[in-house]
Amino acid sequence: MNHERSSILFQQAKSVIPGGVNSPVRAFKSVGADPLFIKKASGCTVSDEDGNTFIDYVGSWGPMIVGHCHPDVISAVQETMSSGASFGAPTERETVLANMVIDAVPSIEMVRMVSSGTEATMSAIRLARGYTGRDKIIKFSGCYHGHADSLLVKAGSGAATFGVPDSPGVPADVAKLTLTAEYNSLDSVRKLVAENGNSIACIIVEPVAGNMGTVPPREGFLEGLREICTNEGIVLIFDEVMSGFRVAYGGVQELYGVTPDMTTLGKIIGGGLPVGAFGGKREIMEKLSPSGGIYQAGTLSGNPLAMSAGIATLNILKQPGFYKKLEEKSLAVGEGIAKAAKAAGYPIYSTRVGSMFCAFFCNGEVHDWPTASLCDTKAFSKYFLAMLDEGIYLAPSQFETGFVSAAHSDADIERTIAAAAKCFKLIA
Ligand code: HOZ
Repeated sequence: MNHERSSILFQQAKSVIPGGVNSPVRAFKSVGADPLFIKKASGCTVSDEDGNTFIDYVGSWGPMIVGHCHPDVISAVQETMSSGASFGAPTERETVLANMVIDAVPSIEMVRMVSSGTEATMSAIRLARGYTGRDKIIKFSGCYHGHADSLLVKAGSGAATFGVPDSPGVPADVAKLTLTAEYNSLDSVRKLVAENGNSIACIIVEPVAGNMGTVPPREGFLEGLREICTNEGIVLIFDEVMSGFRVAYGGVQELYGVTPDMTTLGKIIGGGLPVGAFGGKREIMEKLSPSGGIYQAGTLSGNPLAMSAGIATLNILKQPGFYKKLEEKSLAVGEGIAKAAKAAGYPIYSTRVGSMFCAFFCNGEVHDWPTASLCDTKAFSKYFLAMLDEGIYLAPSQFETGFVSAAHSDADIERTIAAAAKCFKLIA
């Protein structure tokens, strides 16, 4: 497959953009190749600058649950654009989307829109600190909550991919306020809580982890976090930037029946445009400026284009049977890839929650960062490149999640599984 033009564009980008990309994991560095420069997308496919078309399981890292260029989303954005792109003043659409989010997500009584998932998590943490009057936070190693200083501690996603889970530039005085527990280990949380008395403001967790590959919560883990937080006066934050409106309309909290105090959102609620949101109990949210004293602001917050794309996307998700069909497709993808690996005699550990899926290149079970980090990333790279050659576009890192969209047809899924069967044989 020819990638000449992508490679030329990458060289040009590298001279003006650090590493040639505006977000590290896109650079394909860990899989030893140049990134594809994407020209256009449609439904479940992306096409690159060399004219190659791929079945896409990246979906812009999660937002494109209804597929690329859905006509309802396009017309909503076009209509809004013709009335003005941004005003820096309130619009009715913000209240419409806020109500849709509140109706959908069990924990959210009030919500504030921002422009990215990183903004959502850093603002949620400030609010939790201001509300409790405490400074320390607990996160889980391998979980990624964006690139704010206090959250780049033992982080997943690109930070894990490039082996810099603790980034230079994060002051030690800031990092020391972030305590890290192991995902799926309530004992590790209890220990930190016992050692730190009444100084923990919040526990932030990806309730289904998606940034160390896809790692589901073990039975009782989320319930246990809920209990600890309730008993200790700690704010429980579910980071559902990836899982919100993805694993179910109401996110992980609907699927598993555990309600946090606050939730962060992004990706899907912007329908592919830059958006984030954080929300939760009214009592906490009202502490936010201007109703309260905890400050947070943004010129493009609640941007009309992003609100329109989000409303149009959520309207599609609300259609009867949407998640049932998506579940069937996702089951077929997850099981198909796992069976293909088994038939080729290749050991993988396959995980899936709804339309989030992952093939871990390891023998044993993956349930936290120490077990995820045992994966054979070299073998993953070979598989990734072989799949790319077969026209299948996966995330270029072992420590990311695959996303199925409503636009993937049975034929696309069959082609994917056939490609996987060929690629596992190739690398076995
Ligand atoms: N951290 C994002 C995935 N978990 C990557 C975002 C991007 O490169 O677009």
